[in-house]
Amino acid sequence: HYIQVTKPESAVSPYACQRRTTLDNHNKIFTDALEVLAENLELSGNQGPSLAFRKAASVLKSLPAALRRQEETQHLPCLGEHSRAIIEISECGSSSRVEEILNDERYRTMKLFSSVFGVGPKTAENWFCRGLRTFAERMSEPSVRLNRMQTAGFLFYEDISKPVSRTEASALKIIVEEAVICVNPSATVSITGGFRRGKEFGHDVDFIIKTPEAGQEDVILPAVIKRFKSQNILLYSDLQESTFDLRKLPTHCFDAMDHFGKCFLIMKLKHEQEMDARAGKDWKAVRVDLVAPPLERFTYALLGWTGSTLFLRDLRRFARLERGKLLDNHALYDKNTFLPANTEEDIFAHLGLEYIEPWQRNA
Ligand code: 8DG
Ligand code: MN
Ligand code: MN
Repeated sequence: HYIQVTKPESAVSPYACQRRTTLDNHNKIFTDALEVLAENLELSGNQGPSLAFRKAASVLKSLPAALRRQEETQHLPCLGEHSRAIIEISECGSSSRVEEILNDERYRTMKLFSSVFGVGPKTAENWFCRGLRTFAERMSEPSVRLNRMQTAGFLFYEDISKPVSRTEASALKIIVEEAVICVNPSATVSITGGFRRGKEFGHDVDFIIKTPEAGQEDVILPAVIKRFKSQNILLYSDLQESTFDLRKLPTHCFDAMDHFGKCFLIMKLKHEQEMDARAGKDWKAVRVDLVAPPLERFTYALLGWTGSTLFLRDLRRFARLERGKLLDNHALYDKNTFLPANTEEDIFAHLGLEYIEPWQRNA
């Protein structure tokens, strides 16, 4: 008898929001290689072309097993000729293109500079073009001005460049919760971002605040920041007040930024153990993001801030192209009608999609 070994094309959707992507990646060798290529393009301002590699990596992350033969990629969506070539080469050791990038001076320098909080690809490129290659060289170049964010980025670089653990995230949740409840006893705090997707480590900790009455969301962040300051646990804060307009229709653009009130913080997290003798301090600086949407948009904000970026990008694309609806971090619209949602399940149902759990959104 003839046994069909390859899956039919319909098995893997080209939309990340129709795939279940856990953190159990069976194709890490390939996805790491593809992500180096993507990152290299992003660092040189080529977001468009990088997306193809990001999408290819995302498809591979959703597979239930490791790819065995290159021809298995024939039936997978989003895998273009360039991605296939990388997979083929990575199969027998490492790709020379990936090695070349990893050893490239420009890539290495841009990656180093953009690892600083507040330094984006443009600033990193500017410094690289001035001939700077290391932090020490940047420090000894007086003509290079730093903004407030970058100054904090360098000041706390050692701590905030280290991954934040789930244990540290839980400790921060208690601190944030305490401050939020003190300011508004009826408000609640939930962890979002990568930790909600089940990650063990993150580059920051993302929290979303739920307030039960209209208007409360606008006063809570300034009050929480004030409290953190009085507790002497705030090292940096950038409060972005809400520019959200309830009547505005969702935007077509795919970027993750939204108009809710939010703040980007660096907080002091006290160590459980003894003093860090070398550093002479008993705390670690940790990046924390807080967002406070109005109640009727809470579920959309939660979905948006849970990510992953690629999952949300495809969810918006799916809504628009397959359902003719408009989705962004604030709302889902069918024609000009806002579709309310009490739970994330409601949003998936509005879109006629099977529900995907947060831990399956690691696209
Ligand atoms: P990591 O921190 O573990 O590295 O990963 P992450 O938690 O997935 O990434 P993140 O950079 O902390 O972002 C979490 C989600 O928040 C991501 O899907 C993008 C989303 N996000 C919004 N709006 C905004 C915004 O205005 N600014 C930022 N920085 N992120 C936003 O939905
Ligand atoms: Mn995060
Ligand atoms: Mn964040």
